[in-house]
Amino acid sequence: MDPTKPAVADKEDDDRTGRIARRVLLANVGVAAAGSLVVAGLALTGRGAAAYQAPPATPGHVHSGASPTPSLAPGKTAAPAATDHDAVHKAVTAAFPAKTQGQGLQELPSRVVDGVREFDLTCGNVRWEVTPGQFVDAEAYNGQVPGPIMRVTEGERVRVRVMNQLADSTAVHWHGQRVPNSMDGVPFITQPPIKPGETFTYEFTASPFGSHMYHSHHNATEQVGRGMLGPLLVAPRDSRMDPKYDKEELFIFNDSLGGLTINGKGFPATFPYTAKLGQRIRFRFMNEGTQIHPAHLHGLTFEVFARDGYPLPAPFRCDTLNVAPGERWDAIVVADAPGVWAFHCHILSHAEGNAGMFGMVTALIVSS
Ligand SMILES: [Cu+2]
Repeated sequence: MDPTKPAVADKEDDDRTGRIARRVLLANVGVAAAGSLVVAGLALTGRGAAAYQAPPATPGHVHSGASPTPSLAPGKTAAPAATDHDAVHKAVTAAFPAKTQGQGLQELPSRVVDGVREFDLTCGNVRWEVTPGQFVDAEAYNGQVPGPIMRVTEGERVRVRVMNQLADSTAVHWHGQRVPNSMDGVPFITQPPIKPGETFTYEFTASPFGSHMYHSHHNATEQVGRGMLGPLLVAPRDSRMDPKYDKEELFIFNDSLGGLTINGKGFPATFPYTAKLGQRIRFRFMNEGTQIHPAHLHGLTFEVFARDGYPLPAPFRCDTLNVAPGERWDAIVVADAPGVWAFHCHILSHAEGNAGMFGMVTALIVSS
């Protein structure tokens, strides 16, 4: 594989195995560990490179650690100075995408038994590496943060066996699905808690279609905050209900006990998204955290077409999309400009500080 060309799986691949795109991305990240995918991406285009060069210092722009330059004549600007502040920012950005142990959002295998699609979820403790060397005590489905991707089709009968290997009770809520009340997963309202060592089997008919989620609804601040969440993707029975796209990506915010994360990782360990020039990418935004996170993509445009799985009366365009806790938004991005485009939460304290970028920051790398 040419490490300077982020490989992209097409939609057919995604539909067939889903894992291909992730594997390709992982391969790139592996390559990046030796060099840097960003550097490789930057080499693709001068425009991208410009986006990541430190801006020249301007009057009134104070760098902490920079020595004052009182001799400057009015109207003149200082030459870029290699201050400690710049060096720290540069180092953390150069480390992107940093390699960490563990990857969430792997495709969850299923089997069809007598017309019912069956899945197994195991709730357990795991040490999760959020950024290089920073481990948290996570609670996770199948050892992944976020949990594995469950794919079903609208109208399909679904059965999920949930085994609890945590030290605490739990329950699973199917967020966005019109399930029978007894399957809604809220302890003491619709079911007893699933105690440590117990197994509970959920069964429902998948509906409505769209981008949905599953998560703990027991001690949820703690359990979801520590990682007990995942995507439940319900394909429409009639594929014409979805817009056309070449590839799909998940973008899941979480913000408490596991840190400020996108898909379970904090910058510089977040995964970059990749696309070839002209491709249409479907992003599924989800917020499993406790605060609103405005997703902001540089240089390109969101065409937002669904909220909480429901198609909008008409798509709207924006570049900053508020995603509130519990919400899902679906948007198409047409990758019509090459470069490494920053892609981050625009609550700045979730994205960049004195030590450079951190937390909810990634990039969309468009190769020509
Ligand atoms: Cu945020």
